[in-house]
Amino acid sequence: MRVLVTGAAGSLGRVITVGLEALGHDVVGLDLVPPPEGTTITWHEADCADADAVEAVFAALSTGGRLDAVVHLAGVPEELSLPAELTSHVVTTAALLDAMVAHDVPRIVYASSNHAVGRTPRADGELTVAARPRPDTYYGVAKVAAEALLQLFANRHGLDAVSCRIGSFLEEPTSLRGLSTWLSHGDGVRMVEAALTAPAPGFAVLYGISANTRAWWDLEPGRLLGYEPQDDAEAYADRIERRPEDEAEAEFVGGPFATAHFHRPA
Ligand code: 15L
Repeated sequence: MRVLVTGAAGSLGRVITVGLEALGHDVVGLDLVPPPEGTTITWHEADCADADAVEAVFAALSTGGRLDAVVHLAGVPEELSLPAELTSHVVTTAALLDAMVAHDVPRIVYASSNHAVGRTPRADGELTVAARPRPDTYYGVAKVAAEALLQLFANRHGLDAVSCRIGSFLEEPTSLRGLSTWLSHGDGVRMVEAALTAPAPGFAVLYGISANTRAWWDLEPGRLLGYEPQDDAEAYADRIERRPEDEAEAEFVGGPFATAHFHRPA
């Protein structure tokens, strides 16, 4: 497949672009910044929040053949003001979706987040994709709104849109919470590959975590799309040091984002 990956220079993007290339995809990178050293894929520098700039990238790409999908990983991965969050996650998604419709690109895989439902109490038990939106931050609010946009475009234009509510994408888990929320690099690639290739998913949501023994989130929706995680954070359990904040982080699925430390004016 020919795939445009946004946020290609970011922590997710660096891993996913290399992984998709290794699986034989023709990967094009898009980011605000130049490619990391050693990058060999085609690269475009543009701000995904700038609809004209996004359209120009799609127009340039259309001369090189059909684009099969967008993997939208761009976005600030932390809590900012509400307007900044909406720009980073919602405005960018809208610009990409408009360009996809204009250029007949049929599928988007979106890096959503567990923080879209992060204010759900852990005591509620395993979280399914039927859980109602319950953001823990403005970051989470923006992820919920971006998911709503995907749903709208799937319904209105028949796009396939897979929203991956990612847990903690790290080389290895670093906290007690991470033993539940970890998404390994290898499983991250497997997740995106499944979301890219699942036959006719329409609008779908999955939880992006590894096959963690202590998982709080339902892996079944991902499995239905062909995502079979191979790693388990439990292998690192002995190395995780207990911290005083573990208790507060265990109250809601969003962990630290759901604590008062993240409260700020919109
Ligand atoms: C996310 O969505 C954030 O981008 C990342 O910074 C972490 O907070 C991660 O979730 C997590 O919940 O561990």
